[in-house]
Amino acid sequence: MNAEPKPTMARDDSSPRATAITIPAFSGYMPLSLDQAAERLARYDKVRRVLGEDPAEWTVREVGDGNLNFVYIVTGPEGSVCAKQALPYLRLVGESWPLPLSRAVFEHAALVRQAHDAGTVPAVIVFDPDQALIIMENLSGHVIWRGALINRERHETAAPVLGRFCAETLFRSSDLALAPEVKKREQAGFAGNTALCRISEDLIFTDPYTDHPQNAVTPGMEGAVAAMRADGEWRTAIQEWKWAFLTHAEALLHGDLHTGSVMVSPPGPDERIRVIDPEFAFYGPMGFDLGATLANLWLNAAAQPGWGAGWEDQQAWVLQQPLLFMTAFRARFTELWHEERTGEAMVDRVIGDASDMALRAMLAHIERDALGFAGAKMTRRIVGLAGVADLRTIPDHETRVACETRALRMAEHLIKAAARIKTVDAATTMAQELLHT
Ligand code: SR1
Ligand code: MG
Repeated sequence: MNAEPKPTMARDDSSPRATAITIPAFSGYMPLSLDQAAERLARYDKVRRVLGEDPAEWTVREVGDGNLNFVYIVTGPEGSVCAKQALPYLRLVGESWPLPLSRAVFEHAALVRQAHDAGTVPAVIVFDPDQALIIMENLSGHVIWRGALINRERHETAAPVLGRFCAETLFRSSDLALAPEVKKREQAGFAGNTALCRISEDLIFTDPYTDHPQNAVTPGMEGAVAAMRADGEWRTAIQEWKWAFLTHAEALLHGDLHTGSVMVSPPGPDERIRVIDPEFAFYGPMGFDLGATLANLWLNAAAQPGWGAGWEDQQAWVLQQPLLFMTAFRARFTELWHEERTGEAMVDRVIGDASDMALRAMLAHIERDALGFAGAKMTRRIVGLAGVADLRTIPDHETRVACETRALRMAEHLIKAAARIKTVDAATTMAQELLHT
């Protein structure tokens, strides 16, 4: 009888992927607060080195605008840091919605992997696992991209940089690049992020399609939402996307890559883009991260008529961004396909001279998924808990309903017909028709 083949050596043991993801006991965990944050953070040598030695000279601000955590900016005479600590519950709802501190471990694990990959995430200064605390460089001068888009600022490099970021983080964490033993170890490590995955499973793929008390349907949208819930084709399609989300462990995802997870410095030749907040990281379908970005750009485009004069010009600009994003993704993914395909998927000894055909098929699969997940993501932000400011800040109620109705129609097409639409280019043509008044 043949001996079992020996597992090959992991090829990247010098990389952050070699570090096992372990969940600590969180012994001595204490939430930070404004009044003791300086004294607590002064216990870390590396923080004092950045800020200056005397915590009495530091100032602390709470700046978290996300749904889950508190985030503090601490400034001293010599510099500043950003301290993000997980709470044992969901900030948006409160203590009635418990949430494990382990999300900080997954966020840190994703940050160090993605920094290695693409260099466009904040640098970690200190990680204290027992305190579920990540102390990072403060991205001073940066703002959240969603807010910039709402202010109609134009960051010309954000979409293409993000497209390249997705290509690198997704490709390099997948079976295209990693030895199977490494990829499976990684997948197993991130598989513990079940609570955050469950939030996505419920909020994106389930609750909007049921009469769940946490949904937030805008008055005036009840008819459109009832029609959605009565539509068997729609319900079947969304469950198929949920199936893909649950079962297709293709790559390490950011997991929540909306425009609120991207920070941008002032627009212009020196603008910089950083991706933050990967606490939803897990192994899932590549198209999910792409779909999140596409969805939030299309929601912003849908909201433009709600903000008055100049909307047509700005909407036209916003609608170009998904194309730039996807073009950059395809181009970088193609380079990596030729330069870094060292995994066991799509091996040259089999695909050989059909490599370009295999690449086209894979890109088509990812893009189709991206469209379907974009539809799912748009719908959850219109119908479910945690809507987006882009739509919420439309001052006139009737206009908001009209914008949401148009966006929901686009989402319906994406969810039901991603396989027919096929490309972001075709979806852009559809958006130009559907999101215009
Ligand atoms: C219940 S938490 C709501 C949402 O906030 C995060 O940004 C994720 O998108 C999550 O679904
Ligand atoms: Mg977030």
